[in-house]
Amino acid sequence: MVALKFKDFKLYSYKIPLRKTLKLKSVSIDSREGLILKIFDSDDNCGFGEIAPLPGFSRENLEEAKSQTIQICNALKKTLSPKKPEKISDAAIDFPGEVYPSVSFGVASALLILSANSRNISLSELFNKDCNSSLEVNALLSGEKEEILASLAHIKESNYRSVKLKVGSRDLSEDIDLTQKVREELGESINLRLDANRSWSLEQAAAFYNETKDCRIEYIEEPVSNSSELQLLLADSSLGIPVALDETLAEIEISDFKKFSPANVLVLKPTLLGLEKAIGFAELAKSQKIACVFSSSYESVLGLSIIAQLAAGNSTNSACGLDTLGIYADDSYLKLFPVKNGRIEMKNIEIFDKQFESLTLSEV
Ligand code: OSB
Ligand code: MG
Repeated sequence: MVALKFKDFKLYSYKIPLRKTLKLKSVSIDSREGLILKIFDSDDNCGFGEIAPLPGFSRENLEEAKSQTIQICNALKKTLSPKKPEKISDAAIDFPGEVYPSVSFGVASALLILSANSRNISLSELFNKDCNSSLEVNALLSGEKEEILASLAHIKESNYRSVKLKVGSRDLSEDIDLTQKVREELGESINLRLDANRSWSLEQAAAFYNETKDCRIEYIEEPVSNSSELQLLLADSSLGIPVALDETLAEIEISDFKKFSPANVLVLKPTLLGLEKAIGFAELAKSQKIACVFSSSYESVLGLSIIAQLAAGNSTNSACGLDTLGIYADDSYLKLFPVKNGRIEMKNIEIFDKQFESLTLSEV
């Protein structure tokens, strides 16, 4: 294995204003904050990473993630020639104690991108020579009922093939009504998936599914309030609810997955899981023929592009949850991560340098 000459790093912070307040579990945010890591080798190749714990979802906060990132990068510099990562397990970070998921994602992706750049290949190609050249994404429907219904025409015109509807924050009967209306408006050919973010009891989940059986729901992410209720729901085959795991994956070990084995889909968020665990689940899913939905935790355009390349490198064939740049007030980011006909062309987004330059950053 070739040595990686980790020469230096720079860490920057960003704070990007949102178009409107975003509700995340118990908190609301008006801007998204995070860190961008840039690392260099002695041949002037560079690698990028993004460390952006998500309030309401991540256990670590930005301060904690920042000091751990600095500690790990200083340690990597001292090692002088850590092995040059060729695959994900080579980029695993050796650090005393627990590495926060957002830091694992940021530092490991910077190491892998540096390695890819020094070989003149993309991050996706580093994972897999036969990576996807494009990816499907789902349009995201959230907010007030009227707002959602009003946005459907645009989604249809834009030729999205998959749509994700957020449920769980209204009365159950309102959610049932909205789901039926959305299906009706979308027609039969568009794929409809839902996310309840752990809002329902077992009874509510069963009642919801019963009333929306005609809506051809691909799956419901996290219908019930915790992972033990989710196990009960999955164990009851009479319910037949197609379930995707999202929040649960951050709470369990990969080896615990068998307890949730009838689950149909895994939602993989590298910022919330860490890179190793996200890829570990992706490999497990592949071996069990379960679909993976690589998804954003509202990163900047740079972090999104990294996740998209991970998804392409894992040859994912389910629509990704990466159409999230609409949360930002500045719509110029959309040009650096263009979605056309519900798809991303990889060649259009393999532009880390430009995405980096588009961000307003302060060195920390
Ligand atoms: O609930 O799946 C979620 C983003 C950040 C935190 C939680 C979630 C999300 C998304 C990402 O919904 C967008 C998507 O999945 O399409
Ligand atoms: Mg979810």
